[in-house]
Amino acid sequence: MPIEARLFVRARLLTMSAAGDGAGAGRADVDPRDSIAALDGKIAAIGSHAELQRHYPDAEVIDLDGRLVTPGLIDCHTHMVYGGDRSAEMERRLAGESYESIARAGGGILNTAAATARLDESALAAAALPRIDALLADGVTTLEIKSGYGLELEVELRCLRAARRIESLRPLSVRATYLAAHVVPPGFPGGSEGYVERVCAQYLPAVAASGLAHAVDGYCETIAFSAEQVGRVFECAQGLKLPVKLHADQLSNMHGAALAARYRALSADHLEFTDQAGVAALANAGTVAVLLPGAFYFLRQQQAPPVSALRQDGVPMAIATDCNPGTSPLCSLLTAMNLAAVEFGLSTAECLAGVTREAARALGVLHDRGSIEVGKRCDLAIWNVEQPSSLVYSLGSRPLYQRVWQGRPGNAQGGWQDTRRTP
Ligand code: DI6
Ligand code: FE
Repeated sequence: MPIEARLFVRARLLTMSAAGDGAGAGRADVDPRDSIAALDGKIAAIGSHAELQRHYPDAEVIDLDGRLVTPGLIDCHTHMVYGGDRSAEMERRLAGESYESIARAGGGILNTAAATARLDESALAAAALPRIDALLADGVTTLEIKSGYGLELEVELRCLRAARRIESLRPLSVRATYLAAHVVPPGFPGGSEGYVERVCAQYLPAVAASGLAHAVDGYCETIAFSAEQVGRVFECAQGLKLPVKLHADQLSNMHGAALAARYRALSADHLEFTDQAGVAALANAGTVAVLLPGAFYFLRQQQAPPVSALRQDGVPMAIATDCNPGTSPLCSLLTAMNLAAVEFGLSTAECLAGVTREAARALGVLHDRGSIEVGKRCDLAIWNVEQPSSLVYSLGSRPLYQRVWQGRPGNAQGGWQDTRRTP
């Protein structure tokens, strides 16, 4: 097999590696080295242009002309696969109804679940593509997609298959999550208790056997499932060797962060109402705090997550879009970074780490992506900006020059057109 060899030269590299720039140091500094050698999709070397040219004389050379390069961005929390939309509910909210009251009246997640059940696997994947393409144009190379609008096993599996199918339609990596406890299907025998029992006895084993999901999630809220119920789901997931993560303390303090920490969750997400004990628990467990400022903004929440306490206790912070039809119809990770800075006070370095290294940690894939380091995948985002802070500062400016996924460069639209396969 011939080796695919490429040199990306004359770049300004923000490696986001833990040891150096933009990381623990709290800065986003350009690396003294200016070039990357990619062999068969992985980073084989980082060094000076001259040095790499000597080592790899036959490699294709891509001259980046001094452009800023970061790891490919990672959106570690999305609900991209669903049917329909909820613009009518936005109208109701603008007229004064609350998100919770719409949900209690049978709207909300159930509204989307009904529209999702009507679509087959390829229609679900097709519905997600415009949203996916918007993320690609932001330099995203790895994306998490949750199920959770299927509710019944068959539709949940269909959503997971649709999520995985995206990988055959666009050049990016998908991490699929089974959102096992999202909402109780209407009329389910035994209500939420009956549903949790069914999830544990039948749905989780079936999802695990399918091999479609990389992790299991839950929605712990007064309008969804209690901490005790989610605990049972997590117990069962761990028995099946599936890592867990949690929608925690978004609308109220359900002690979700502590629950996530107890199960060594990969991440606890939202955290607007998390208290100091919850923060300490996350720190002890090494669980990543995933901040979702799109939902905070869209729901016009008043209480921000405890960012100073998270920082103080050294809890890693990631940022994601939470792209979903009800609480965060946001298809731009760059916008999520801006919101995290403006609404939550994150620095440029924290924002950049939050969509690269810490997002990879939140997905359990830090060993092979999330920073520019030898041995990792060569997933890159190449930018038309002078300063790292420009990526956080502007809204809607489309600063991407080119995306590189597994060593292969695309084009300025986000880089899928070159290699697209038909659905
Ligand atoms: N993620 C979710 O799953 C819920 N909120 C969130 O941030 C509900 C999403 C929805 O209303 O459809
Ligand atoms: Fe969510």
